Amino acid sequence: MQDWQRSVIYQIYPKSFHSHAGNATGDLLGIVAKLDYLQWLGVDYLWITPFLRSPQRDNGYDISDYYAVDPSYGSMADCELLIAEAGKRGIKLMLDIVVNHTSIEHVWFQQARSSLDNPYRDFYIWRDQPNNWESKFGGSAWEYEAQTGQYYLHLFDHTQADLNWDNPKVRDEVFKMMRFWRDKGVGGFRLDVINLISKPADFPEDDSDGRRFYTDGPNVHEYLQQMHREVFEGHDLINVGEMSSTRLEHCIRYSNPQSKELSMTFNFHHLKVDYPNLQKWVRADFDFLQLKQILSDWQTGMQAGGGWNALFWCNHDQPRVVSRFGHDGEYRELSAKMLGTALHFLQGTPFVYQGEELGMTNPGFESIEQYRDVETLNIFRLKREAGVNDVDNMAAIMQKSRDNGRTPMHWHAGHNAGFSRGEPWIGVPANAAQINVAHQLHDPDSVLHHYRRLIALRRSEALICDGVYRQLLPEHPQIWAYLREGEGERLLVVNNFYGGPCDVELPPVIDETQAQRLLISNYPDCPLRTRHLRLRPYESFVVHLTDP
Ligand code: TEU
Repeated sequence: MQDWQRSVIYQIYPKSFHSHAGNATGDLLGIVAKLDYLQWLGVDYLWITPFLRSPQRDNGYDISDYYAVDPSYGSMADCELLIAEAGKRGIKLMLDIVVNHTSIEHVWFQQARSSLDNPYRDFYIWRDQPNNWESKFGGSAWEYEAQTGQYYLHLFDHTQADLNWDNPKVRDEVFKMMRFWRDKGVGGFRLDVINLISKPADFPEDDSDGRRFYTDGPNVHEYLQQMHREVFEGHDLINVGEMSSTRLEHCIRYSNPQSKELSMTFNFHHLKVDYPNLQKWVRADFDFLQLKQILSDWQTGMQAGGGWNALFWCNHDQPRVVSRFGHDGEYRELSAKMLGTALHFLQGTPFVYQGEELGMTNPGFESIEQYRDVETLNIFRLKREAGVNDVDNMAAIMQKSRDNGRTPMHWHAGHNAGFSRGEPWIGVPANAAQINVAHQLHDPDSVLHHYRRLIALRRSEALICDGVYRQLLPEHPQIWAYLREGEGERLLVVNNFYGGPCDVELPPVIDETQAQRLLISNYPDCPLRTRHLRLRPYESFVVHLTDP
């Protein structure tokens, strides 16, 4: 184990975290103002989603200048102050690097589109005719560019043109830019959809949306090994690859230290268990048995292959987990704590998304006018054009929109939840007065204090990092139980994912001869555990067992 593998990473969506300037959007000085809170919480790294210069079509994932801080977030001096002030508190920055594509306002694209023989033409991917690949934001993945009469590839919005990673000049420019930020003192990188950077040379037609051809593409491992050599090697840096639609064997290869590619990987298979037939934009309940099986398979698979999971429920693209897999009504706090425990005792590096530590919920925006996300607005339009009625259209959007996780952070019960003095760019949820930092800081039984205990346990309990994972009761319809086993000791982790009480008999992994030490529970009283458990709604506990 390396020390960073005992870390916990906090994800900040700066647009919605805190505005020092009192604007509609958050800023870097707003993060500086909250560093003491983050230090108190106990996190080790801050993954901050992109704050570099951008037209903000995709909230910063459309970068127009990799060497400049977007003025809406502040200045380079503010960024340097943030790095320094975080460092004084033992916290490092993880910069979000978006290099599968740039904004079409980037100078490289402006040059490339100007003529067929411009030196930057081959920085992007051009074809005389499009194939039938689809954008992940709906519609064709190709946009016609009239000036030179060709189509360019965009796997996301048409304003986000895919870079041609087969061009060594593109790789050189990307690695140079990463060294610039490394030398500024960042402690790591989050690599946006990095497993999409290598496309097949012939761009074949597909009987689906094309992702099987460009996902984990032909040269991706070679390019990541080059990135490792040219940016990471010899430096105290960690990195995480966001792997869209990937496979286990690739993530083992991406994150096994012997590959010399990445530190760890995000995958999203566990966040598609409420996608009927893999269709995201349908309102649907989640499949619990599938959820725990996928998470278990990735635990045992990555452990066997020497890979390392990035563990998460929430991020800026996902709905709030307590609304999705928990209960955002009377059992909100119990289920939020249960979900935190269920994730934080897995092997890997946990990511806490801003507001997750409070048990923040989806906002329940009922009108399309309340939404800002380009993907959501594209889908609403395309579904309406396809004849889907607004009731079904909005039901799916209310459940699945990325805006569910992008509402302002709740700092206190006052104006705009303490996010900004100005009118926020997106609505503040109605329950901010009940769910906020100020309220929970002084409540030792709050979700916030539960997360703080989880974060501290990762450093104090070795088995959380290196215990062998073993699922228990795989077929149980409401309990996710697992072990993390060591020599003569083990952690027993039990989570009731539903509001019904439940009597359950554990396999003989616990008996009265073992010494028990309760590590955490979401109920105040936690009886001595036997094989026969009577679990209360959303009850969750972890007990350390030592053999006689
Ligand atoms: O996300 C890529 C990604 O896989 C999700 O956006 C998903 O494809 C999308 O929600 C459709 O279901 C990364 C960033 O996290 C996201 O915010 C960006 O919009 C996207 O890449 C493009 O840069």
